[in-house]
Order: sequence, then structure tokens, then C-alpha cells
Amino acid sequence: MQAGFPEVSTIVQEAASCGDHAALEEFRLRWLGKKGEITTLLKSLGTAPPEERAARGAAIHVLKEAAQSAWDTRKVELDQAAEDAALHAGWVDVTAPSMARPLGRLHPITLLLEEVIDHFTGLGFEVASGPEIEDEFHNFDALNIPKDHPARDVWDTFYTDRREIPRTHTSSVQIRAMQTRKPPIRVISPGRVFRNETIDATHHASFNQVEGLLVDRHVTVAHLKHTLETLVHKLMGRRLETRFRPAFYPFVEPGLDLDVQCVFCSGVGCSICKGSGYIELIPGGLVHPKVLASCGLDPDEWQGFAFGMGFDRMVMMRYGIDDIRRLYDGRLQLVRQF
Ligand code: FA5
Repeated sequence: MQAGFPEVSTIVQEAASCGDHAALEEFRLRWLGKKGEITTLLKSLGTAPPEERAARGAAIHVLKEAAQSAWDTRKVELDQAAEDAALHAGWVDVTAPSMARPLGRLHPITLLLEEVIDHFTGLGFEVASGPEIEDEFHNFDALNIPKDHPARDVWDTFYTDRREIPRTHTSSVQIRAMQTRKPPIRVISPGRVFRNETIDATHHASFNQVEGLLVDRHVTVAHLKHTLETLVHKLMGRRLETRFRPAFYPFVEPGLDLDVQCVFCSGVGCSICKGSGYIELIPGGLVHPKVLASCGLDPDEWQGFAFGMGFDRMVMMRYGIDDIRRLYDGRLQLVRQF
């Protein structure tokens, strides 16, 4: 190597470390350009002592070849990298995971029903079902609601042309359960019911009830009260104020209504509870002796309690849904749990 000349390896490494085309251009200007270092060395040959000129000229030629070849190599590499990047930008990676889509969830009615079924099956109840299109016997007659009795008017009944009834309540399943089982009987029966009602925030023409029936010996109102209070407190997850009011239903004696403190106004009174501070949730009572008899059970031997929970209202209270129509119009979104 000539004294004062750069090392070939230095030039080659410098070219290899150029990160992009701009850096490579700087490299070219510095070594191979008209005012570059190798050109300057070539120009200096004329002033070198004659005996050194051949050796210096050969050394400069080696430097120039090395610089040019290092530039060529790096240029090909950078061109290839740029081409790859452009290709990747337009790539569709068919192995990549697909975009996340929002998943559906179980409807609040289904969610709460699972809890209710879990609660009652844990207490030894079984789940029974009955037809949604009923006959008058199961929907009314056997429940101590004779034909032409004004009590029938309470349930705004739809009738088909053949005088079948889209059932007005799940109490018809009480009858079917007592006809097909021997006491002791413990059943719950969730299901849809239908009424010719004016629809508002707490009333729908098609809604859900959960019927409960227990038939055994020595059954009292205390058993019913405890069962209903325990249920409400378990489902609502906190102690809400409850109250029992006497009520009339032809198929129970005595009859009562369990009202639950309105969660929307904490009992102060609002449009949903119609200013009362309570929402009527679960009617019930002791099974009327005539109903037991109509199912072939001796009322002197067997007693029972029954209830018919307004399940949509329970769901509304639990999830803070302030309008029953939201449960059916497909616009349920954020569900807040009280
Ligand atoms: C009955 O349907 C009785 N079969 C309940 C019963 C069963 C009483 C066993 C005694 C023994 P009622 O018509 O009140 O009762 O309805 C029961 C519950 O359903 C009501 O307390 C209320 O929470 C709910 N409910 C009534 N009408 C509607 C409606 N249009 N929309 C939504 N929920 C309703």
C-alpha cells in the first residue's frame, strides 16, 4: 500500500454500510466523483517523482476498481430491497388472522332465565313446559275461572277462529303439572304469554312469565313468602325493599302480590313505577282447593303455593332497561347491571 493512500477494505466497508440510495450517492461522490478522493490522487500522479509513478498509478487503479465494484454491489442490494418493499406494500397475507368482528351475546332474558332455572333446580324444582296455544279448560276453567265469569276479562285474551287461546298466563302449566304428576310436586315453567294489551314502557302484548308450583303437605303462606323474597334478593344481588299486598286471583286463596322497590328511582317514584316507588313483579298465593280438586288432588291432604313472575319486568330491573320494548326491538346495546 502506498503511503497516504486509504485501505481498500475501508472503502469496501463504507460502501456496504450505506443504508439507502442517498448515502450511496454520497459515497460515489466522495471516492469516484470528479472532485472525489481517487480522482484527486490520479491528478497528483503528474507531480510524483518519475520512479514512483508506475507503482502509485497501479495502486490508484486498484482503489478505483475496488470503490466501483463496492458501489455496484451495494447498488444492486439497495435496488432489490426497494423492490421488495414495494411488493410487500401491496401484499395480501392470506395466512394473517382475519379482522376481529363484534360477537353476539346472549339476550338478557336468556341470561336471567338461566339463573332462575339454576336457583330453582338447586331447590329440587323441575322445569315443565306447556303449549303456547291453549284450550279454555287449561287457561281458565281448571283455574277456577268459569265461563262468562267477569274475572276472564282481567286477562285481555286473544282468541283464534277455532276459539283456541294464545295462553294469557303460564298458570295453565300448573294444571298440566298436577294432572301428570303425583305430589309432592315442585315445578317451574318459564314461557311466553299473550295479551291484547296497550303497549307501554312496562306492558307488552307478548311477554314472559315464570310460573312456580309446589304441592305438598302443610304448605303455608310463609313458605311462599320466603321462596319469593329469597329469589328476588338472589336475582337482584342486593337487598331491595319488597312488600306484599293482598290480591285476588281466582286460582289461589289467599292471593298476594309481591312488589319490589323500583331500581330506577330507588323508591322515590318515577314514570316507570308510575310514581308508586314499587314495581309489581310476582303475584302468587296458596293453590285454591277447587283447583287442587279439579286436578284430582284431595285438598284436605294436599296444599300448595303458586306464583307467576312477570319475567320481563324482572329482567328490566336487573339490567336497568327502562322500557320493555327494548327487549324485543333488536336495539339492546349497553346492558347495565344493577
Ligand atoms: C297472572 O298472570 C297470574 N297467572 C299470576 C299468578 C300465578 C297468580 C300463580 C297467582 C298464582 P298477572 O296478570 O298479574 O297475573 O300477571 C303476572 C305478572 O306478569 C304481573 O305481575 C306483571 O309483572 C307481569 N305482566 C302482566 N301484564 C304484563 C304485560 N302486559 N307486559 C309485561 N308484563 C306483564
